[in-house]
Amino acid sequence: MEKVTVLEEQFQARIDADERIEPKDWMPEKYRKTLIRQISQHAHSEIVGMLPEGNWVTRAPNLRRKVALLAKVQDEAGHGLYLYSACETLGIDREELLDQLHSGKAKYSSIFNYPTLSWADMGAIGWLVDGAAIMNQVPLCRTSYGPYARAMVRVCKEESFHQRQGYEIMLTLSRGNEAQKEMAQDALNRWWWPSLMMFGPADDESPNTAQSMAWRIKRFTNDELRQRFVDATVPQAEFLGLTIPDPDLKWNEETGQYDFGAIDWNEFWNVVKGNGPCNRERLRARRKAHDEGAWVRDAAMAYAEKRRQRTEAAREEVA
Ligand code: BYC
Repeated sequence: MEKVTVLEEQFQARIDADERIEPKDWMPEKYRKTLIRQISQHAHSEIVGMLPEGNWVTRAPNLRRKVALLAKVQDEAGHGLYLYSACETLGIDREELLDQLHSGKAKYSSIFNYPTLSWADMGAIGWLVDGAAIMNQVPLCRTSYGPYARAMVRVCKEESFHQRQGYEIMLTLSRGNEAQKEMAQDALNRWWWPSLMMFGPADDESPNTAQSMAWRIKRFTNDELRQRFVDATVPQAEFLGLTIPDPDLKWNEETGQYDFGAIDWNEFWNVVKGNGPCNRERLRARRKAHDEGAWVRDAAMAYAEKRRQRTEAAREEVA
């Protein structure tokens, strides 16, 4: 059995007392690594998540929809930036994190490997994907690592707007003509199960949950959050007059929750391992954007260097 050191004991006591851990505090190496893994996956998900929706910016049905979608996609870029910054406080370089994404070594959310086939998908993503993200991320505002918790506060405020813009698209379509209703139903059919998969493997198949709960990185388990999501979303689907594509979905009087059908975990792991419908396309688009943005990074670095030299020269003059 591994020996628990005094430092580890003191660290766990701070966690148990609900204190926030800050970048310069002592932390177990595994805590640091777990956070780098989770925060960087989260950051990657935000910037890869821009791609399926970016695909519809030029085809939004009117100016108002276009402005809202554009703002949402830009927010996601911002979320990626806060999260990469939070991750860098753990002593890893952004360039290295991006290399891990572009080489296929780092994961990002499975959900963004599905195609966006119709305008209704913008509604379904906002409603379901952002809805799932809120369920997962609101508790992260109280995660034990300070910079991550603080970044999540703003992210969650923006996610709420994203969820509403999606639900409003679904509401408009579901109150529209037959073709529009069908489009909304079809989007729900395609996005429902992948949204449930976003919460990660079932608790008894999740290698990281127990330790992350003990360190209060995660405040709820994958299954707990998935259940909360189902319970919150079913009445919303009913209000839209749409049918959730699960014949086993039913209210359980005893538990006060909805029971739902079995998730296809083969599909989930297949997507996570890189074989989903759009994995290759997403990575290709990301690498291309990174290469084409090289001049912006170079210019920003050159500007920063120039400023540093000027400040140094001014300091020498004063001395
Ligand atoms: N996709 O032991 P587990 C958003 C991996 S929303 C891909 O349960 P953990 C957005 C997991 O990484 C999406 N991989 O892990 C919304 C682990 O692999 P490794 C981003 C997944 O970390 C709208 C393995 O499976 N949100 O941002 O305790 C628009 C075993 O899993 C997935 C976040 O990242 C998945 N769905 O729990 C734009 C939230 N699920 O690394 C953007 C923060 C699991 O051991 N993250 N895996 O090889 C979390 O809360 C947790 O990391 C997870 C997984 C619940 C996702």
